[in-house]
Amino acid sequence: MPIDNFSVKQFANKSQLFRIFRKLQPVFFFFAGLVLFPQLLLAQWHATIGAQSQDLGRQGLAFLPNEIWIHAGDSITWTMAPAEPHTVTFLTANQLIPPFTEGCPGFSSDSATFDGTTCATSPLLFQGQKFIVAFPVAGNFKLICLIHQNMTGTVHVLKPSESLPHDQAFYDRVAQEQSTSLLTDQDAGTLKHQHSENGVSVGHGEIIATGGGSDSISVMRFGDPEITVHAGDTVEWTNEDPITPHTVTFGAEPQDPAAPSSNVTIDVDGARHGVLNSPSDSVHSGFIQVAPQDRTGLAQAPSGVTRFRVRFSKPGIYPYICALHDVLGMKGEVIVLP
Ligand SMILES: [Cu+2]
Repeated sequence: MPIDNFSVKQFANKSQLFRIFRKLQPVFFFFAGLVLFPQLLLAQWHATIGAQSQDLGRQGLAFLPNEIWIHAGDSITWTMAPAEPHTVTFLTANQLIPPFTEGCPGFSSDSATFDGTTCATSPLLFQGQKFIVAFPVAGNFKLICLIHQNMTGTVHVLKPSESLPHDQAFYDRVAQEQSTSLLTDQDAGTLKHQHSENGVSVGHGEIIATGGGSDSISVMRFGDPEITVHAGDTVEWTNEDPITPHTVTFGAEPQDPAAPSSNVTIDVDGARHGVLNSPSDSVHSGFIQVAPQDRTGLAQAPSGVTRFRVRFSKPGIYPYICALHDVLGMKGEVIVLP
C-alpha cells in the first residue's frame, strides 16, 4: 500500500473518531465534571435580598425568605432586589459584629463557602448583584446583614440522608408573601407620636419577627417634607425608625455622615441643635437614631440621640436631605417666612 494512501485512510479514520468525539463531547465533559466537581449534583437554592416600593421610599430590610432548609453540599444564591445596599454575612459563633466597611474581616467577591468555622461575607451588594454561599457541613447557621440590624435569617443545613421540609416553589411563594406584607404594612407608615409644633418625623419603621429571624421595614421619608415656619422659629426632627439611622443635612454633605458638623451644639435634653442664618449655610445633624435594643446580661445601651433642632433666623427656602438616603428620595424643605 502506498504510503500516501495509508495516511489518507488513517486520516479518514481519525477524522471520523474526531466527529464522534465532538458529538459526545458535552456528555464527556458532563461526566468528567461530576467526577471532578461532585457539587454539580447538589442542589442550588435561590433567595432574594430586600424589597422596595416603586418610589424607593419603603424599604423591606429582609432576607426573603429568611429561613431555608437545605442539604450539606447545597448552595444558595441570593439576588439583590432593592436600591438600598445589603450584605450576606455568616459570622462564627460569638464573633463580634464588625463594621460593614471592614467585612468579617475582608470580603468574598461573588461566592463563599461557610461551615461555621470561618466567617464569610459578601461586600456591599447593589441592585441586581448575586452572591452564592455553599454549605458543605450540617448545622444551623445565622444569616445577617452587616449594615442593617434586625435583618437576620437562618439556614438549616441537614445531612443528605435527612429529608427537606420544603422545595424551591415553597420558598418562592414565602418570599413573595413576606415581600408583599413588608411593602403593604400600614402601621409602619403611620405617625405614631405627638409632635411639638414645627415637628417633623424622620422615617418610620417596624421590626417583624419570623421563626427564622427578623425582617424590618423602613420608610425612608421625612414625615412632612415641606414645612413653613417664621424667622426665629425652631424646627425639630425626630427619628421614629426602630433601627435605621438618618441625618438632617443642610448645605454641604459631610465626608463622615455619622458625626454632627462642628457648628452643632447639644441641648440639655441631649438633642442636637443648629442655627441657620442663610439658605447658603451648612449644618449637619450626624446620625440621629434610637438606641439599640437591650439584652439581659449585657450592659444597657446609652439612650440614642433621636432629635435634631434647627433655628432659622432669616427668611428663605432651605432645602435639606438625609445624607444616607437622598438617593432613595429622602429630601425635604423648610420655607421660612418673615
Ligand atoms: Cu435617611
